[in-house]
Amino acid sequence: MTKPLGLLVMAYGTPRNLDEVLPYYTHIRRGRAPSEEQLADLVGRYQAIGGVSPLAAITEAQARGIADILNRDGGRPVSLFLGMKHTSPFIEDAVKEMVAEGIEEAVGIVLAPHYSAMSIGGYQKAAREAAKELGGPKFRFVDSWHMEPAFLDVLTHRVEHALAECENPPEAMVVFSAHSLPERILTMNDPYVDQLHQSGEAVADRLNLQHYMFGWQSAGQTGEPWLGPDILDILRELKGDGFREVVSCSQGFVADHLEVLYDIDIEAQDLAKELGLHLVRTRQMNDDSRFLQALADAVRKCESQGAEA
Ligand code: FEC
Repeated sequence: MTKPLGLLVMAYGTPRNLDEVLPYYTHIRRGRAPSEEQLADLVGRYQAIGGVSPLAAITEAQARGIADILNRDGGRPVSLFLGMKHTSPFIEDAVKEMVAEGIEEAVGIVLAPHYSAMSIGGYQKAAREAAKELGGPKFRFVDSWHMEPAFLDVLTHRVEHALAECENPPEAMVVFSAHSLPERILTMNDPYVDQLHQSGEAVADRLNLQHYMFGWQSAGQTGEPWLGPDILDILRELKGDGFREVVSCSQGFVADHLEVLYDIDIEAQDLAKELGLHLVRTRQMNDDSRFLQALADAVRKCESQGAEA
């Protein structure tokens, strides 16, 4: 009987309670503890969205959903492992478990659509290094899945739905955003910026949007320049240009979490209100089965290319 294919679903991870914010933030900062002020600021943002982020539960539901689809589609059965970038179970823990369960071949996929060496590349590196150290499994990775047709279908519906909440949809500006990254990726031949544009353009084409643009959100405070324009600056500019309604599509994120529930729903909404703009956010993908089908499709395509040596 064919052995199951290991399915390593990787995601960002979130603190399970406010006490875990410090180790989490320290891990994100590659071992450098944040200042008291930085920590208080982050704790305050978690408190503002209710104390904890719903991300952990959504990630688990997404991972189970992808595995369920794959185990029903008639293809090779999969065995699911979940690995986080910044909280336990870490990617390394998941790979250890895979080895213990005798998984020989695996596909790794990250719950974020666009590839950057600084984001998806980091997840893959962690899995590759753990597999090398522990003696397997052989991995093949889905690099990006932003152009999966089923994903674009759901994203298109999300934008369409948000536009329907506008008073004058043809005159609303649709802003497609993703997590900002340090501007130095522009010198690294990194596909991140182009991929954000590709998926946004695909949606704009399908809806024949007259007004759409690209922007960035949630930039870090690291002292170096980050990709812009930031969504907050965009709102100010749109006001100046005479726009009255804006649809925010955080297409770089696939779940309700801090960067959406705080950065858009609180911070950007507050500014929009101050400016007198009507801001509507598209619903996140969460565990929508049509979206999970897109990820399952990406896994099967990757599997059919055979395992990496
Ligand atoms: O709901 C939650 O609890 C967690 C939400 C969360 C997601 C997320 C996704 C991405 N990040 C990306 C890049 C960076 C870079 C830095 C950085 C910092 C933070 C901090 C928090 C945080 N991120 Fe995150 N990110 C989430 C949360 N992120 C909290 C620390 C405080 C702050 O800056 O707000 C800067 C690191 C440094 O200081 O050196 C870079 C990227 C994504 C989207 C792809 C992915 O999901 O992996 C890229 C969700």
